[in-house]
This record gives sequence, structure tokens and C-alpha cells, in this order.
Amino acid sequence: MKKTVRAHTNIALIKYWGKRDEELILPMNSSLSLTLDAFYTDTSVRFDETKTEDEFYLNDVQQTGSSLKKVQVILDLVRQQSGISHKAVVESQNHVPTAAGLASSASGMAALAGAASAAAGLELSRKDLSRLARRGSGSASRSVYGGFVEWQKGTNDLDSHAVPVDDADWDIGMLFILLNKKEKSVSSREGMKRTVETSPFYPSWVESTEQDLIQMKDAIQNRDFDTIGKLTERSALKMHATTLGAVEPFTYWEPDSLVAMELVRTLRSEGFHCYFTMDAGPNVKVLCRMSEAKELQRHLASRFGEDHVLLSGIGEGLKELS
Ligand code: FM0
Repeated sequence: MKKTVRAHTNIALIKYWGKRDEELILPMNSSLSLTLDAFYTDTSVRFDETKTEDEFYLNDVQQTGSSLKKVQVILDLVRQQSGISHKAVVESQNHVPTAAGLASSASGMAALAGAASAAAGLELSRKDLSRLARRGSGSASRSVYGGFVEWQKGTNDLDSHAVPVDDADWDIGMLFILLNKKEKSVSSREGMKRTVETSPFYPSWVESTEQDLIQMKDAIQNRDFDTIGKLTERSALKMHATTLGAVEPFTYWEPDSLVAMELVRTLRSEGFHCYFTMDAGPNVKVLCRMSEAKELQRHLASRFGEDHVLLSGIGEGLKELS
């Protein structure tokens, strides 16, 4: 049985940064994200008794090495849970603009968890899909749901999963300023590990994030956009601050990242409702009001170029396509 599932990417407003268990992918802190409709992954899986090895095709190109290994983490868990021993054929189409340099592991691993479990005949709850996606990539646990989503760090494998917070269907969008398509030099996996192990700033990150998350959920409940925005910027800046204290120190910022953040501040002083965030790369994402997004996009594009500023609305959770 071949199953195809679509998952959208998500961007964290309160970041996940650091693991307490690397194999189970249990995080040090809970996080909260927004699922977006512009970027997504469609993945098909079938278990095939005639195959002697797992095969993984990404945008029609067969993958080997670490890319295949990450997929096999999920396939092996699904085989364990279902009792199926056959190898699998996995075909993924990433609908992320090729030059974007945006992480696709969140949508990729969520779509894979959905398709592999369905192809094996497992009828997993959303909670168990989130737990399964988490084992592929922490951020993928959140792409199971649409809108605002919290990944509760939990106490163990069973209770560390995402929960829906709000459908975000109230004048919210996100702009992506694409600055660089180069491979990141420090992956998020390696970067967070180094930070946990060596940065003296890390304990304050964990401690203060707990408060930020409580305030964020309050602000979402009150639909208080500016408080959501301020907390979003604060979480991103604090996360990036921890990397400067690591040994060896590193940063994902590039000169243009600073230019973009400053432009967002300037536009805000001119009356726009806009707030930046950044992940494990130089691109800057801008939380904004959908009603102001087109105009903001024009301002940002006049500095960074039309092809470099993309707009997204709010996305939905995992969806079985066939
Ligand atoms: O998304 O090692 O999920 O909360 O994007 O695969 O569990 O790729 F900015 C960093 C995402 C980290 C913040 O890390 O790591 C966020 C980040 P994995 P991910």
C-alpha cells in the first residue's frame, strides 16, 4: 500500500535549542511555532517485499549517506511498531524554493512519519504522529498541527509531543528574507549540542525560556500581536546569544542578517506591526500582520530584491493526500 502525506514547515517563535536526550530527541525546553502554508513536503512511502535496501528519492534524486540514514530512523521505528520487515521506497518532493536555504527537516520528517505509518497500516493518533516525527527531527514534531503549536518537552518519550494552541486565523503572516543559499556551516543538530555542552549562557536560556513560553501562550490567547512579536524577537536573540559563548564560538548571523533586523525595527518605528526571528542560518523571518504584508514585502524587496522576499500565510497540519 502506497501512502502520500503532505506536511508544512513551521517556524518557531519560542525556539527549541538543546536536547537532554539525543537518541530520543527530548528537548531541554518546550517551544512554540507557527505552521506556514508556503513551504511543504509531499512524501510517499510503500513497503516493498522485492527490495533488498531502503530507497529514498528527494526531488527525484536518490539519496545515500546521512540523508538516507535520517529517513531510516523513522522507517525502523515504523517497522518495529507494525511488525513489517520489508524495505521501503520513499519519494519526497520538497516545495521549498530551491534557492531558499530554508530548513526542510520539519516538513520532511513530519510528512515521512505520516506516510510511513499509514503505509504500514498503523493508525496513529496525532499525538503519536508527533512523537514519531520528533524522532526524525525535533522541530518536525510541531508540523503535525496547523497554526500556533506548542511542543511540550515532557518527561519522557511518551509525553514529549506537540499540542495545538490556536488556529492563528486572525491576520497573521510571515515574510521570509532569503539572504544566502549556502549550506550552513554548523547544522542545528551540531550547533545546539555544542551550545548545551560548552556555553555558560545556556542555563539562563533554559530558565528564561520557560517564562517566555507562559507569556507567549497568554499573548496568543489575548490575540495580543505586539506582545507575541516582542517575545518572538527576544527568544531568537537569546538563542543566538548562547552560540557566542560556545567553545568554539559560532554564529549564524551574516552582515545582511543585521541589516534585515535593523530594517524591521525601522519599519516598526514607522508604524508597521513586524518582528523578526532567525533560525540556524542567516535568513531572517518576519512575523507580520497579513493585512500589512504586501506593503511590507515591497519595502523589504526594495532592499533585498523581489526574488528574495517571500510571503506565507498560516498552514494546516498533516494531511493524507492519497
Ligand atoms: O525550530 O536535531 O529540529 O525551534 O530551528 O533535528 O532535532 O532541525 F533555530 C533553530 C531546529 C532548531 C529552532 O532544530 O534539530 C526551532 C531551530 P534536530 P532541528
